[in-house]
Amino acid sequence: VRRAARRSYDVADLAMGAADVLRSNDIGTMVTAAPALYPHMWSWDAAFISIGLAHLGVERAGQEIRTLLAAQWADGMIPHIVYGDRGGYFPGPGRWGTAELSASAPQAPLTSGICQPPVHAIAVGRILDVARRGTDADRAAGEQLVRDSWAALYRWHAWLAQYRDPDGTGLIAVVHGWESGMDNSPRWDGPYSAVIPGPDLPSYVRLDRELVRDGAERPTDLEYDRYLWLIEEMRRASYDPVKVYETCSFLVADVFVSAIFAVASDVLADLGDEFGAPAEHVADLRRWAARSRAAVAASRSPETGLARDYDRRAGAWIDVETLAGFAPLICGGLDADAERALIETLHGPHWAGHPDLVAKVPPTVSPDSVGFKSREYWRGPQWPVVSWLFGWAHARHGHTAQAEALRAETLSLVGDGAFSEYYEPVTGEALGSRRQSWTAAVILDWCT
Ligand code: 2M8
Repeated sequence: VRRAARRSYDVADLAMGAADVLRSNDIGTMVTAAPALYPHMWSWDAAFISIGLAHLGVERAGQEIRTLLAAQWADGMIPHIVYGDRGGYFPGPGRWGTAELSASAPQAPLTSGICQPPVHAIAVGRILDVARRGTDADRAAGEQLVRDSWAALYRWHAWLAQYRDPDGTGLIAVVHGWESGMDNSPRWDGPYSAVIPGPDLPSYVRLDRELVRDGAERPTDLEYDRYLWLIEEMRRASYDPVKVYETCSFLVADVFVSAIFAVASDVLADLGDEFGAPAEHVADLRRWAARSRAAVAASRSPETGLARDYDRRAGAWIDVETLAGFAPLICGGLDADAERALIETLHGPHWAGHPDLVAKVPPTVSPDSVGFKSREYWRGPQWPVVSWLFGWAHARHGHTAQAEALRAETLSLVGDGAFSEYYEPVTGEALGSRRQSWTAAVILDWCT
C-alpha cells in the first residue's frame, strides 16, 4: 500500500478555502450539503454548516437554522432533507410523497419523511459562543437565535423521546439507516438483511453513481433497493410515527444518535435555564439526557467496552465494532477509569493511532476489523465532521489534549484543500464529494 506523506497546511489558507466553499454552496437561504451530489439541505449537515457560517456572519448562521426549522413537521420532527428549488437528487420529494400522504408534513418546503441525528442544539449553542466573541450586533443576533429556536428544538427532542423511544429505554430508535447519518455502516448489515424489497418496489434510477465514478465509494445497488423499500413501507404507513415504529422492517435503537440526543438535551437545557424557558420543559430535557446517557453506558459490550446498537426487530444487541461504539465519549456518563480506557482505545493503535494511518484521525471502522473497507463510505474512511464532533465532546468533557490532537490531525488530513466528504485513511486520498459543506464548516470552526 502506498503510504502518503503527512500534509503540511497553513491555517489561514485553509480558513479562506473553507469560507469559499460555504459561500459558493450558498443558494440564498440554504447552503447545499454539496455542490453536485447533495444539492439540497440535509438536517444534520445544516447544523454543522451553521457553525461554520457563524464565523462568516452570525445572522447568516441563524438564517440556516431558521430555514431548517421552517420545514419542521407539525408533530415536531425535523426532516432529514429540505428540498430547494432544484432537482438533481434521488430520491426527490416525489418519491417520498410526504406532502400528499402525511398529515404532519409541510406543503412547502417539500421534505423527506425521516430524520437525522439531533445535533441542532449543539450548533445553536456553538453559534452563541461564537456570537459572544464578536460585536454587540453579533451577540444580539446569537441571543435572538436562541430565543427564536428554543421552543422548536424542545419540540424536536420531545418528538424523539415520544415516538422513537416509546418505552422510555433511553435508546432512540432509527427506522432507516439514513436516519443514523452513517448510511451503510456495517452496524446496519444485520438489520438490513431482514429488509426484503417487495416485487412492487417502483423502479428508479440512482443519480449518485453518475457523480461519484468509483462505485466502491458509494453504497451498492442492493443496499439502495433496501433504502427505497423502507420508503415504500413508510408511505404505506402515511408517515404516521406510531405506525412506522410498529410496521417498518428496520427498527434499531441507535447508540450514537442516543448519545447525541443526550448531550444535545444537556446543551438545550442549559440554554433554557439561561434564557428563561419553561421550567418543566427544561426538566424534561434533563430527564431525557440522564436516561439516554445511562442507556448508552449500559449498552457497552462486556468484551470490548464499546457501546452497541440494539436491533429491536431481531431483539438482539449488534456486536459490530465501529466508531459509533465510542458514543459514551460524546455524551459522557462513564466512571473516570472507564472513560479513560475508552479514550485510550479511541486514540490507540487500533483506531486513530493505527500505525498505517496517514493522520491520527479515527476511521469509521478499525483497519484491524474484517469489515474495514478503506474507500467505502461509512465502512472505513475518515469523516472530518465526525472528528469535529468527537473533538467538541472531548473539549466539553475536559479532554483538552485529545481535542487539540483531533484538530491538528484533521487539519493535516484535509490540508489538500479539497474539503472532501471523506478520506482514505491509509493514503489520505480525498473521496466522495469535493467541496462538501460540512467538511468546510468544521474546518473553518477549527481554524478560527
Ligand atoms: C449521506 O446521505 C445521503 C442520504 O441521506 C446520501 O447518501 O445520499 C450521509 O453521509 C449523511 O450522513 C449526510 O447527511 C448526507 C449529506 O451530506 O449524505
